[in-house]
Amino acid sequence: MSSQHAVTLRPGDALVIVDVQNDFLPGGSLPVPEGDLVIPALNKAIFLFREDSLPIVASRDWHPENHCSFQSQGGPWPVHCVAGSEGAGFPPTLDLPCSAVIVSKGTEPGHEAYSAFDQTGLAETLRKMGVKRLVTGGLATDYCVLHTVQDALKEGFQVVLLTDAIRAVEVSPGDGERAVAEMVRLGAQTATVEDLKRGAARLPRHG
Ligand code: VGL
Ligand code: ZN
Repeated sequence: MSSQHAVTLRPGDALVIVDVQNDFLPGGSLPVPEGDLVIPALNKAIFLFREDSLPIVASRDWHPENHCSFQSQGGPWPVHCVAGSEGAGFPPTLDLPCSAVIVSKGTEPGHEAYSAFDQTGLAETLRKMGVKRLVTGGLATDYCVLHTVQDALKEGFQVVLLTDAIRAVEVSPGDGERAVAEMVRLGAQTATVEDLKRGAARLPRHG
């Protein structure tokens, strides 16, 4: 939007892409409405972070076949994101670089993990990389994005939520909006991908 919302990328920033996986896209087993629309937005963010040599993290739901969140086990969700399956894969249209740090979560049969910080060591990983601020988007706003942002703020990271790079499941209408309001209440800043500006910190290209 307008330049007063500009977010200038700087050392200490990391892009954290939450659960953009085939099963959460249209045609998948747990499709998030318009989930595919986060991809072009996130690709723009990926481009900017790569230009500034800033780290990119991608979380993925990575469940065993008997995960407790599956309806077959008495959980709320259809089978989704079974580790190693096509549905658990990242869509080929998402421009994830080879250097992206991949974080797998929900890998224990008896433990649900909506947050990318849940039993993954992500907080420690980010601190070791010198990360102070997460710029984040992905799926789904009202589950894994919400829980990941809550934990990020609890862990002392600043958070910029990319509102055009998230979509909600909306089991109940309004869940997405309520989730965004909650993240803002907890201290997250909102911005759009268009608000992201490359910083001056980038090393000049040689030549
Ligand atoms: C998610 C439901 C179940 C998510 C993961 O990534 O938001 N939602 N598992
Ligand atoms: Zn899941």
